[in-house]
Amino acid sequence: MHFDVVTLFPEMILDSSGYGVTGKAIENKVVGLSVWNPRDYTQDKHRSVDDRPYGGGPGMVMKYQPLFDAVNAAQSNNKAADSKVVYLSPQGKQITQSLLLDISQSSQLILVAGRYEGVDERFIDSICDEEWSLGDYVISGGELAALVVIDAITRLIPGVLGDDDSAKQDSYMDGLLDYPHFTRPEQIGLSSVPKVLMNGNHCEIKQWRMQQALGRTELRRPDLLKNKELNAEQIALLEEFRNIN
Ligand code: 9D3
Repeated sequence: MHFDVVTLFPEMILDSSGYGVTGKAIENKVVGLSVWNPRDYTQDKHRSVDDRPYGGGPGMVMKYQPLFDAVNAAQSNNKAADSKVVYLSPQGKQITQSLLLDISQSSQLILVAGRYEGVDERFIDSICDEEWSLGDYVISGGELAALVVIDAITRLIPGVLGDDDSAKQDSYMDGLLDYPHFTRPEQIGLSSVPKVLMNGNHCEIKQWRMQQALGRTELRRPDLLKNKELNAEQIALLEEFRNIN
């Protein structure tokens, strides 16, 4: 996967992507990352990337031409067969794990980070394939969203996470919240580690963790359970959780 980020703040992307899983993946050349600054594609002497909105109102709008030429440069640089252009904005479709898993099969993802009030609508119409949002809250620009997308997709690329990585859990946990975790010391004030985790019975531990995952998902995110098919054992574990708690 090659990521291209079109942004007025390229350092924000480059400075943040060097850490952890994404940093390692870039180092190992499992993913590529390039940044493209619309300001470098301006043609006027003031290098203007924004202008006042037609119709009036507050704020500024990013101009069509510098954005379009920056995306074109990213496309020409790569010539990948399956390349997608995604504009990150509050008007977009909310990002989900399955959306990201889908797009992680592509060979090039061009992420456009907006600033100010957003971009000229004709830029979206002419060259963007999709419009994505992080969710229903306001942030100041698309760069943090681009970093979220890069991180989440990089983790999905085969070979990026080690086999023993905690993020690579059994698929039967998919779509559920995580079970609670404990490490030393065994006692903190009046609070002890659940006895079942101390007895070395791995079958019992596995069952308890599944039960906790199911119960917590029902309590905190019942919407997630509605889209999940539970097997007979899971239904029994959840029923027992309801009775205990
Ligand atoms: C306060 C300004 N808003 C007036 C209704 C519009 C607005 C414009 C630009 C709100 C946010 C932004 C900048 N946001 C993003 O670029 C963005 C974003 C977000 O704000 N929330 C969730 N996902 C995303 S992805 C990109």
